[in-house]
Parts: sequence; C-alpha cells; structure tokens
Amino acid sequence: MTASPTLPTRFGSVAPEFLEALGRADEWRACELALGLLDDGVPAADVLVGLVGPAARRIGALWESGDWSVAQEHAATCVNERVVAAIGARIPAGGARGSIVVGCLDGEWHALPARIVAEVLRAKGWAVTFLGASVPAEHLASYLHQFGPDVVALSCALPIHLPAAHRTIVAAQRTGTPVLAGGPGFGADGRWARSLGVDAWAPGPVEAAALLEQEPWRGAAPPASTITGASAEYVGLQERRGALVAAVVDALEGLSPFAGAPGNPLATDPVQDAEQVVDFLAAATYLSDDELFADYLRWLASALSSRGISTAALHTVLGELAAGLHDFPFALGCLRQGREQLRRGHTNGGDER
Ligand code: B12
Repeated sequence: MTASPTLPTRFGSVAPEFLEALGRADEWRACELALGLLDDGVPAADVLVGLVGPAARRIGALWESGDWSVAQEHAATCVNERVVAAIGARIPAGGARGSIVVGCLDGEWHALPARIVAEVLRAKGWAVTFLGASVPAEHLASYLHQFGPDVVALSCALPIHLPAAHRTIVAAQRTGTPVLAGGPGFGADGRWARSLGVDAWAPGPVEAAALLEQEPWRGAAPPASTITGASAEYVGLQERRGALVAAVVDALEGLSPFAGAPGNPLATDPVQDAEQVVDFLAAATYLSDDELFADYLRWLASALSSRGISTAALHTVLGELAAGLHDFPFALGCLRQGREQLRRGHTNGGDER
C-alpha cells in the first residue's frame, strides 16, 4: 500500500495530461483525451484498464499522502466516472456471449472499479447489467432470481466488507448463479475470495473475460468455502463492537487519531475511525488471517506518517482493543503483532502506552 501507483507510459503524454485534467475537474478535456485514444483505434477496454484505472489509483495515492484534499479526490473521481460513461456510450450493447450482473458488495461504495469491469465485459460481448455500489445480499438474490443472468460479478475494494461478502456469495449461489469475484478487497491474489467459496476470481476485467470464455468453470460445482460460519470469536467481537468503539473514542478523548492533520486522510469522525479499526480486526478474525489486519495497520501508519502525524494514537487504540478483547486469543494475536509492527517500523516518535 505504500508504493505509489504510477501512470502508464504507453499512451505517451496522454496519461499525465489526463491526470492534470482530473486534478482541475476538467470534464471536457478528460473526455476529449480518453475519446481521442478511441478515435486513434485504441480498444475501449485498453483505455478503461490502462488509462482510467491507473489514474484512479494515482488519485488515491495523492489523497493518501495529503497532496490532494478529499474534495479534489471527489471531483476527480466524478470526472473519471463521466469519462467511463462517455467511453461506455461508444461500446455497442453486447449480448452474444451471455448475460452478467455486476455490482458491489453490501457496504462497498467504490463503484467506479465495478463500472470499469462492467464496461470492459460489455466491450467483450456480454450483456451487462450494472447494479452500482453497496447491494444488500437479499436484494441481489431476489434480482438474480428475477432476471437469471449467467454470472454475477462482485467487486470489493476494502476487506472490511468480507464478512458481509460471505452472506452475499452464499445468497447468490443459492439462486444457481455462479459468482465471479474481483477487486483488491478480496486480497491481492484473490485468496480471501477463495476462502469464501466463490466460483471464480480474476485480477482484472480482461482476465475475467478470458476466464468467462472457458465454459467448464461455469458448469462446475463451486469450491467449498474454508469458512464454514462465523467463529465464536467473530460473533463475540461483533457483540462487543459498540463497547470497543466507545472505549477507543474515550481513550483518545474524543479525538480522531487524524485530528489536527490538514486535509485529514480518513474520516474526520473519531467514531468512524474507531469503527474502521474494529471492523478490520473483525474481518481478520472472520477469515482467520492476521495478515489482513497487519496490512491495514501498515496502510494506516503510512497514511499518518506521510502526513507527518505521530502514530502514538494507534498504540493507544491497539492497547484499548487488547484490554477489551483479553479473552479473544486470535484478535489478541493480531493486536500484539500490530503493536510490534508499529514499534519496529512505523513509529513516529510518539510515546507508547
Ligand atoms: C474513488 C475512491 C473512493 C470513492 C469511491 C467513489 C466511486 N464512485 O467509486 C469514495 C469517496 C466513496 C471512497 C470512499 C472510501 N475510501 Co476510497 N478510494 C477511491 C480511489 C481513489 C479510487 C478507486 C478506484 O476507482 N480505483 C481504480 C480501480 C480501477 O482499481 P481497482 O479497484 O484495483 O480495480 C481493478 C481491479 O482490482 C479489478 N477489479 C475490481 N473489481 C472487480 C470485480 C471483478 C468481478 C473483477 C473480475 C475484477 C475487479 O479490475 C479493476 C479494473 O482494472 C481508491 C484508490 C485506489 N488505489 O483504488 C481509494 C481507496 C480504495 N479508498 C480508501 C479508503 C480508506 C476509503 C474510505 C474508508 C475512506 C473513509 N474513511 O471514508 C471510504 C470507504 C467507503 C466504503 N465503505 O466503501 C483506500 C483503501 C485503503 C485500504 N486500507 O485498503 C484507498 C486505496 C485510497 C488510499 N490510497 O489510501 N473512496
């Protein structure tokens, strides 16, 4: 998460110009640059995956480092969405290959990646219905029942949504619809998607299109999930969620760990910040994968450090959670490892509890 995503060089000066246009929220210029590539014969899928996607990731890095404000990120993302729509308008309606429903997991608001996937699959000949952000499991299942697509493709940007993802995957599969998963929230190599028993995972839409052309996986039984249900520890953690969040907020005296940072990189609300830490710990517990929490902490410490904010508050947060979860061995292990990790690499001179 610390490596800063770079812009592709394959489109020459178009990529940096495109990012500049996004930074100025210049919709007209951004669309002109992207559509210009189509006019030059670059396939729509290449423009979406090779220009729009990397620009979005670069925007994220600029926001994470505090170079761009939240408002600038939002404006640039809106322009990027407009560009995807403009490119999409040039893609003929697909359908010959079959039908796909594309959407985001419950609670997942990163709709742009799913929209890119939807447009690329359409360009590859699929009839695509795009359901957008945060689709509740039950509503997705009833939609699948009603329209009976060949496949449902689910996108996840943040692993925090994985416990809910499991419910969604099971609900979709019960309708007889195979589930294709993707997005960084499922793990870089899709390992969490596999633990949750999806039918298939792909790193990107082009790879997904290639996979979808191979018939056998669609007829095959989905691999069994290695997670058979919520563990007692996960359930207990959920039961204590409110108390844990309150304890963290109290210990920080109502201040977000990001308080005082110009252009705060995360939510400005201390409750939301505390909820996020607890929910990442819960997701790690659900999947029995301490690396999920370790990854998150690395990102958090790096987001703070790159803005010159002390990570001292994180020690307080981890200490409070450890006190509240003293009888939860897996969560305690994650917290211990997290404190160790902060001590080793990411402390910023702040004092420790
Ligand atoms: C735009 C954006 C937002 C917008 C989303 C608006 C929208 N309409 O999408 C808003 C403002 C809502 C937002 C909110 C948040 N965001 Co945000 N966001 C981003 C940003 C800048 C771009 C996302 C994007 O479009 N990426 C480009 C796509 C194309 O890349 P991709 O996701 O890797 O997708 C490709 C593949 O993974 C794959 N793929 C994706 N889905 C699927 C599905 C299938 C089926 C397949 C086959 C393939 C596939 O194909 C895609 C195309 O190549 C990212 C930065 C980043 N690195 O992505 C941060 C980022 C994801 N956000 C981040 C954070 C922290 C948040 C918030 C928690 C902030 C907060 N405290 O409020 C919230 C969480 C909201 C929620 N509950 O979901 C962090 C996550 C860090 C982490 N720990 O993992 C990131 C990485 C920013 C950063 N650098 O720190 N965000």
